[in-house]
Amino acid sequence: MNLLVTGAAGFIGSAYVRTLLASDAPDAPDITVLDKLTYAGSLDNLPLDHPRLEFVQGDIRDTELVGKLTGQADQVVHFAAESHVDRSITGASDFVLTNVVGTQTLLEGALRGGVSTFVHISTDEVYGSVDSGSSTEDHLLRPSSPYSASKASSDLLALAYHRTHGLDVRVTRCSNNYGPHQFPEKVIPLFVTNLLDGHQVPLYGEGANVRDWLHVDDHIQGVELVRTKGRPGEVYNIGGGTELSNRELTGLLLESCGADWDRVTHVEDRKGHDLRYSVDWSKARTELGYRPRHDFRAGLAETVDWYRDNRSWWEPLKRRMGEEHA
Ligand code: NAD
Ligand code: TDX
Repeated sequence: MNLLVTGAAGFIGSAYVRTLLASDAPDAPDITVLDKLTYAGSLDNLPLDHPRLEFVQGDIRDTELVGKLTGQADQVVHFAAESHVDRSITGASDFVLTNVVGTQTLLEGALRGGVSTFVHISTDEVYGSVDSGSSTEDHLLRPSSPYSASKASSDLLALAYHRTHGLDVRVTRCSNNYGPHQFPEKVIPLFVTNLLDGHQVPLYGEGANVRDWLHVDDHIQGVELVRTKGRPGEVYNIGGGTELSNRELTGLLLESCGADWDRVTHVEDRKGHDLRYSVDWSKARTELGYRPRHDFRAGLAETVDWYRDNRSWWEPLKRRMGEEHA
C-alpha cells in the first residue's frame, strides 16, 4: 500500500510518518512524503534513509506533480498547511494559496488518480470561539482568523468532493497539539526555549484564553483510527481532554523550567483572539475507540526535556526567526 502524506516535514505530519515507519506490521504502508520545506518544514524531522520512505520536495499546488503522486498513491493523509495564526494576521495570502488552493489541487488529483481514501487534517479552530460546552461535529463553522477561515474553506472543499464526486474523504478536527519537534513559534515551544535561554515569555493579554491540549502521539492515534476505521464523508473531532488557560499553562511551564513569574511579559493581545476552543470527541470514542492516553503533566515534562536535550534542533530555527523580525 502506498500512502501519500503531505506536510510531513512539519511537526504533526513527521510524528505520524515516524510512527508508521517504526511499525513492522505486514500491512505497514510504503510512504511518500510531499513537502515544500517552508520555514516550518525540516528534513531533520524525518528518517530519510528508511527503506519504506520516499521524500519529494514540492508544492501541493503543483498540479503536475500532485497528479503524478496521487496517481501512484492508494491513500492520502493531508497535513500540509500554513499553520500559525499570528502569521495569518500579518499576511493571509499564503494561507489561502496553500490551505485552500493547495487542498483543492490535492483533492482533484486524488479524484483523478483513483485514491481510495483521503484523510484531511482540519482543526478545532474552524468552530470559532466556544464560550461554554463543547462543539460537536455538526456545530456551525464560525472561524475568526484568516488561518481558521482558510482551514474551514479547505475542510468544506474536502467534504464537497465527497458529496459531489463520492471521493472517500474523512475529516479530523483536533485541538492544540504539543510534543517534540514543534516549531518554536507556537506557544509551548516558544515559551520553553525562551525560558531555557533565560529570556522573557510574551503572554498575550491577561492569559485568560483557554486551549485543550492534545499530545501529538494521541492525535496520531486518532488519525490512524480515522484512516483505517472511519467512514467516508464523516468528520471526527479529536480532543485532548486537558483544558487550561494560557495563564495556567504558563505557570506549569515556569515550574518545569525552574523560573518565576517575573520572566513573564504581558504583551498586547492577539487581534480577534478566540477565548476558548473545546471539541466534543464522543463520536471518535464510541465509533472508533479513540482515547487520549497521555497525562498532560507527564507529557509536558517529557516535551520540556526534549527541548532541553535537543538545542541543535531548535537553535538554528530561532536564529532564523530572529532574523525575520530584525
Ligand atoms: P507545521 O507548520 O509544523 O508543518 C506544516 C508543513 O507543511 C511544513 O513541513 C511545511 O513545509 C509544509 N507545507 C506548507 N505549505 C506547503 C505547500 N504549499 N506544499 C507542500 N508543503 C507545504 O504544521 P503542524 O503543526 O504540523 O500542523 C499540521 C496540520 O495540522 C495542519 O493542517 C494544521 O492546520 C493542523 N492542525 C495543527 C494543530 C497544532 O496544534 N499544531 C492543531 C490542529 C490542526
Ligand atoms: O507568544 C505567544 N503568546 C501567547 O500568549 C503565542 C505564540 C501564543 N500565545 C497564546 C495564543 C493562544 O491563546 O497561546 C495560545 C496558543 O497559541 P498558539 O500556540 O499560536 O496556538 P493556537 O493559536 O491556539 O493554534 C494552534 O492550535 C490550533 C495551532 O497553531 C493551529 O495550527 C491549530 O489549528
